[in-house]
Parts: sequence; C-alpha cells; structure tokens
Amino acid sequence: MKLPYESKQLLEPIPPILVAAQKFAGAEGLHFFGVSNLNVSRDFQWYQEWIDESRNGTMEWMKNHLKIRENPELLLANAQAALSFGFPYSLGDRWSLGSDDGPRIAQYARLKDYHKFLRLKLERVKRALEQHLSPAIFDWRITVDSAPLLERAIVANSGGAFVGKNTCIIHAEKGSFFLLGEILTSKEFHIPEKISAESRHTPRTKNGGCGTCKRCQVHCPTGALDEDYRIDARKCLSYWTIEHRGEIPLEYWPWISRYMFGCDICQLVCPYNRPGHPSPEAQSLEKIKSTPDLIAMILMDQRQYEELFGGTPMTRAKRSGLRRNALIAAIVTKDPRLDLHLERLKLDDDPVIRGTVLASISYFNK
Ligand code: B12
Ligand code: SF4
Ligand code: SF4
Repeated sequence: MKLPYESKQLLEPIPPILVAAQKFAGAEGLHFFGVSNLNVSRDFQWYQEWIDESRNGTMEWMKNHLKIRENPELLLANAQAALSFGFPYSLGDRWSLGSDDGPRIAQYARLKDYHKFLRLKLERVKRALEQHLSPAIFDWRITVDSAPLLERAIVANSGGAFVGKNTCIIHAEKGSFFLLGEILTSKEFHIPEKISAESRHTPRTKNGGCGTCKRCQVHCPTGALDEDYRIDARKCLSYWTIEHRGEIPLEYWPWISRYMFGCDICQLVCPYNRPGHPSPEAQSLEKIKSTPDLIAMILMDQRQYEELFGGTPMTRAKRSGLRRNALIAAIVTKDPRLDLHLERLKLDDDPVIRGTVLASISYFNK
C-alpha cells in the first residue's frame, strides 16, 4: 500500500487508520491526500488580504464567517484534524485548445452535482472508518464546498498535493482535475510538520511545485492570474459565468463565446495535466454530453431549464445566468437564428436579458 506522501521522509510508521482511509477512499474511486492539522493562519491572512483588495468581486458571501474560516476547529466540537480527499473528474476531452470553436462548458459542470455524489462517497468512507475504529468515540464532519473552510489550504497542509500558480490543488502525478472534500475529525493524530504555507511555493521537484513555469498565467485569456498563486476573480471567466448575477461587461464577451460556463484553460495548459488522466468514473457521471443548443437555452422556460440542467452544478448560475451566457455566446458568434428572437427578447421578463440585448448594440459598435 503506497500512501500519497510516502515519498516524503516520514520518520514515524504510518498509522493504520491512514492506511485504512486510503483503502476506503480507493473503494469509492477517491484519492486520499492525507491528514492535516487545522492550522490555516497564514492562508487566512492571504484570504483576508484577498478580500480587502475586493478580489472576490460580487461574491459577498465570501466575507461571511471569517472567524470560522480562520479557525476551522470551530466547525466541529473538539476538532483535531482533517482527512482530505479528491474525486478525479477529468473527462479527458476538449484537450486540443483552439480546435473547437463552439462554446464550452467546464468539465466538472457536465457531471452530476459533486456536492451530492462526493458527499455520499465521503459518508461511506466515514462509516467504514467508524467501523474500523469501532467502538468509535470520535466526532466527524464532512465538508464538500459546504462550509466556510479554506479547502485548498487544508489539502495543501496534508502534504499530498500543492497549490499551483493557477491557485488550484495539484497532485504531482495525477494533475489538478480533482474535486475536493474533507472529513474533519475529533480523533487526534500525530501529524509531522510537513510543509509550511510559505515553503509550498517551491522549485519544481518530483513532489510537485511550479518552479519557473508560468503557462497558466500566460494562457489565462483575461489576465485573472495576475500574481503568482493569486487570482483576481473579477477577471475570471468562471466568476462571470457562474457566480456573477446581472449583466456581464462587454470586454469578457468574446471569451464567453468560448466558455459559456466555467473555464478550464489554466488547468488544461498545466504540464501536470498533460497526460490527460481521464477518469472512467467521471465519464459514468457525465450528464451533459454535448453543448446544448444556444437558441434553445436562451428561450428555455423553467421546466426546460430543469430538464436540461437539473442536478448539475450549472444550476448555480440559475436560469437567468445560463440564458444570459447563451445569449452572449449567440451574439458574439453571430448565430443567424438570433435575429428572429431579438424583438421578443428586448421585452423579456428578465432585466438581465433585456440589458444584454441592449448592450449588444454597443458591442457591435465598439
Ligand atoms: C470562490 C471559489 C471560486 C472563485 C474564486 C477562485 C479562487 N481561486 O479563489 C471562482 C468562481 C473564480 C472559482 C473558479 C473555479 N473553481 Co472554485 N471555489 C471557490 C471556493 C468556494 C472558495 C475559494 C476561496 O476561498 N478563494 C479565495 C482564495 C484566496 O483562496 P484559495 O483559492 O483557497 O487560495 C489559495 C491560493 O490562492 C494561495 N494564496 C492565496 N493568496 C495568496 C497570496 C500569496 C502571496 C501566496 C503566495 C499564495 C496565496 O493559497 C490559498 C490556499 O490556502 C472553493 C471551495 C472552498 N471552500 O475552498 C472552490 C474551489 C476552489 N473551486 C474549485 C474548482 C474546481 C473551480 C474551477 C476549476 C471551476 C471551473 N472549471 O470553472 C475554477 C478554477 C479557477 C481557478 N484558477 O481558481 C475546486 C478546486 C479544486 C482544486 N483542484 O483546486 C474547489 C476547492 C471546490 C471543491 N470543493 O472542489 N472558484
Ligand atoms: S479559469 Fe479561465 S479565466 Fe479563470 S483564471 Fe483560469 S484561465 Fe483565467
Ligand atoms: S501551469 Fe505551470 S505555473 Fe501554472 S499551475 Fe501549472 S505548473 Fe504551476
């Protein structure tokens, strides 16, 4: 049994519970990154600076629960440690950037909603661990993007992966197409001090690190990765197409015609993802198998929206956001069918759609 951080010089024997966690995770198709303490103080300072610089854009909710973000032990009584897991989700396609002119959807968003299926997987891992430790006298709490937790910091603390300049968690052999989930526990672990937050940003070695590479920064179409290991969400396509409510500034429109929900570019160009690492289980969870028709999306009513996108992460943008993104993509790609519907869309119930139609005049007069 090879633990992910086995290559690091562990002076102590690996606790059997970690070997068990690795085994139970494997049975669920998950990668086990390792165990970490809950000290995220340095990362929280970065987080706070990030918020103070308004890099969160209109994601106001990121300003909430700061005390908990700084002290993850507040999420569970007597919390001592976190076990970190990743679901490998690469669909292995859309690989050759530039060969596909159509609007794309980020890979994770084409699967069923990971908040649900990853949580179920982690529930089963947790139950197996409880049985393994029976009689279990520990408390556990599962988080899958569902608590104010600095998940990347926790995973990086485990030493099983590193944070890249694209800000993603990257495994040295398996790349970054992982969705993350954690199990917080009141069980005590002796955690050898593995890596300090600062020393994560290291030269490239067989254990990871970006070194002098800057491919993600160079290829980000909107310049959102403007500083090493930092993103400006206000420039990120993923932010505009998923999180932002309301109209989208014209300068981002050309790129939305290429990525109408989320964006994978800074991962696709990363050398750690170069072999592709397609995940058969992700393929079996794929729900959106081809790009939906733009005009059908623009015109979809609530029932059609639920049929097309229900149960996928795309509902995060709501019907309004998805119609807006599709409308922008249709405008920019000059979809000839759009003309037929423009007069009606000018009177749409949704002010975001009306505003986007009006803004298209400025777009073409630019
Ligand atoms: C808000 C959010 C977004 C925002 C902001 C992204 C961001 N980079 O912060 C937007 C909407 C843009 C977004 C996009 C995406 N997201 Co998102 N997102 C989140 C969320 C909810 C919070 C992230 C956060 O706190 N950001 C604030 C920054 C400051 O924190 P951070 O990203 O953790 O920062 C790390 C580094 O940037 C670095 N750092 C920060 N500041 C500084 C300063 C210095 C000087 C240094 C050296 C380092 C440094 O250290 C931090 C680690 O502690 C997390 C879930 C969670 N609870 O963590 C998912 C999460 C990060 N997202 C995820 C995914 C999959 C994506 C997308 C790939 C989706 C897509 N295809 O479109 C893109 C990737 C874009 C990118 N390059 O990050 C996954 C990431 C998995 C992974 N392997 O890393 C997460 C963990 C969800 C999950 N549970 O799987 N996301
Ligand atoms: S997700 Fe796209 S827009 Fe956002 S930082 Fe990465 S490459 Fe840039
Ligand atoms: S593309 Fe290069 S700089 Fe960016 S995350 Fe990957 S290795 Fe690091």
